[in-house]
Amino acid sequence: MVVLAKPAALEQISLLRTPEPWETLSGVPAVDLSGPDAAGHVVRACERLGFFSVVNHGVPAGVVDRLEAEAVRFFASAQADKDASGPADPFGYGSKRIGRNGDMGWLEYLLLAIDRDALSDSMACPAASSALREAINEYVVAMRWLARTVLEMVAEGLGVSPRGALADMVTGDDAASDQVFRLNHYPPCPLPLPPSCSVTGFGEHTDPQLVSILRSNGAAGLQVALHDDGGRWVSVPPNRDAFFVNVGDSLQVLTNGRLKSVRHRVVAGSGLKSRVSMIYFGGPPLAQRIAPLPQLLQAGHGSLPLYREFTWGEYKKAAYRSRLGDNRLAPFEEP
Ligand code: GA4
Repeated sequence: MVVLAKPAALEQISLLRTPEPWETLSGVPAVDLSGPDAAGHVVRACERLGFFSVVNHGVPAGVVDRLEAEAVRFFASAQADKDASGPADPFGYGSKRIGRNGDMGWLEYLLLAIDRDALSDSMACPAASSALREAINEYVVAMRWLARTVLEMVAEGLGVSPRGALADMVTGDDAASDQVFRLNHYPPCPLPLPPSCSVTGFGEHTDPQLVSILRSNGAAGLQVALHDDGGRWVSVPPNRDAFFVNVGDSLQVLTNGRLKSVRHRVVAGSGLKSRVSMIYFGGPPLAQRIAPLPQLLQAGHGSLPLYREFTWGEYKKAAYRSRLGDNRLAPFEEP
């Protein structure tokens, strides 16, 4: 973080020193879902980075394009209309404020609860047109399927049985899973920034859930921290055709730390094009117990559990009391 005088609208948003240009992550692991040994590739990417892209995913381009167009339309609507669906607590329309504990970013967003395979009825959201709601519902069905496929591959690649052991926590038939959907809009920062500085769009954090699936309009800004290189930040080259998958904290715990949740953030700059992203967060039911899977402890991936058991509800509650950048797993680590 840089301590320099900032224009008033940026006052509470941290600035990042920009090593020009940000180093780009060469070789984001790209998993071809229809290719041989996809499960092995998924597991290796989750172990190394906690992050990978998915190609040949079979999600129709129209489903993504429709949602992107509706999201752009929503964010372009009058501020007073958007504000009528806010402030986000945690759901609804939010601008600059993230969570409840003072985190700020240069973005606006819509955060929504998903019931099974559609927007929750509890999401009043007057500013969301019926076209936007329909586009979200159609998109979420595709994301549930993709999350299921990825989690089945994780189980297969790790030798966990049944194959649906992890997937059922998020997409099982009876599971009242805790799915969240987020549309983010990062406008270019129009204010003068100090030299070599970018503004924080969404501050660094890990996602608390099992998996998150991210898609963007192809604008730059996403960065990930490399586990195997002291947490060095690298930019992720945008790819309009791929989905990006993040390992979340809960999957790290279930796999006893073998798969790593990835720290990531979004930076915004004055020159960057406006970024729109759509993110599906796959969480389990609130009562779901999260603890290292016995099968993995027995399989010699470290015989001692690194984390104590908690329920997703407990973890979520703790997450909402934390700051974005906190290490939320630390209090659950076994001594
Ligand atoms: C990070 C992942 C998801 O975007 C999110 C975020 C949530 C929010 O924006 O309300 C949190 C953040 C996220 C983790 C810590 C708490 C809660 C903001 C925040 C400071 C929707 C989620 O589930 O956790």
